Amino acid sequence: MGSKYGVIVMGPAGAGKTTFCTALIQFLRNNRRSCFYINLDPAAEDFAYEPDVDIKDLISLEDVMEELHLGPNGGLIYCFEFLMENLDFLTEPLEEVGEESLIIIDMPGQIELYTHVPVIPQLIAHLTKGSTNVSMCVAYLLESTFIGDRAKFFSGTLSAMSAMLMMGLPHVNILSKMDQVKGQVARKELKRFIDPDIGLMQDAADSGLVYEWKDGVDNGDEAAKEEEKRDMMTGASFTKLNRAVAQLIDEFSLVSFLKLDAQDEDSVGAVLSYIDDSIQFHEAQEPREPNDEIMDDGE
Ligand SMILES: Nc1nc2c(ncn2[C@@H]2O[C@H](COP(=O)(O)OP(=O)(O)OP(=O)(O)O)[C@@H](O)[C@H]2O)c(=O)[nH]1
Ligand SMILES: [Mg+2]
Repeated sequence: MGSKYGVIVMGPAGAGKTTFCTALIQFLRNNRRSCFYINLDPAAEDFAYEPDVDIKDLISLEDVMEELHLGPNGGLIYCFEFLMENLDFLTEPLEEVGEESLIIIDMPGQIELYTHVPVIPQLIAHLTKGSTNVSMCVAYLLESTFIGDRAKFFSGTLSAMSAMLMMGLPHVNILSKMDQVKGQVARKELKRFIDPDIGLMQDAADSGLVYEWKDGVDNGDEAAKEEEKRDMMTGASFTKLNRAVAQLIDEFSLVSFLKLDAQDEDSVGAVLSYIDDSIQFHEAQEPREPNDEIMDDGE
């Protein structure tokens, strides 16, 4: 058990990570809890709350790309490798953070960082051990608008699962931007995405996950048809593969989601309570009067 507590916010580009960090900070402030905000996105510009530690003070993606002639993805990986060589930049200020503060780490949106390269797991290994010793969980955000496209949703779910396996930390999956799907998806239907089940695949004829050959419509010219039939991404094999993946997610209950509307304080509070539980934040705090607790929860 660490003596510091934190959450590292991950997810694809534009999933709402920075907005969620801002909403969390706002919520914590409203509830008289302190936090320590770390930006690890070397390309991030605008912040509603100034980060306590900003990777851009160590290295900026723009400079790396210009000076080393790297593209944005290679540049980003370079930035993290540079951070790993200069870890004092992060660990020194963290040593001063008390156990009553929630450390919030805002990450970039390139999912390769979470699924393909070992640099983030290495960083996490450092932060969760040694002098910093942070009890940490991952908050992995996926946009709720993805539920309109099941292929996208399953691919997002797989990226969440991949991050979960790579990081080896308690993992909280979050469907962000719920306000954008409000009123568009029936509650019962939404439930099936919150806790994905294999049925989502079986009745997904127009989802892009089940390939369907349609008679009597223009399916392209004959040669293309033949080629397409041979293609392993079509027909029964494609469907079978997708179904097997969905079954894996379903049977092992590997992924389920919390709903988040960053503009709604209750929604942010509910997600925060899962984060607190997963890092056992409250167990380590000074005992308080029960009434204080209720007031602090904003009730
Ligand atoms: N409607 C709605 N829009 C949101 C919500 N959260 C974020 N957004 C919008 O989504 C866009 C991306 O949000 P960010 O918070 O910058 O997303 P990010 O994951 O930090 O993006 P990157 O750091 O670029 O990967 C912005 O235009 C936000 O205003 C939300 O809960 N509801
Ligand atoms: Mg961001």
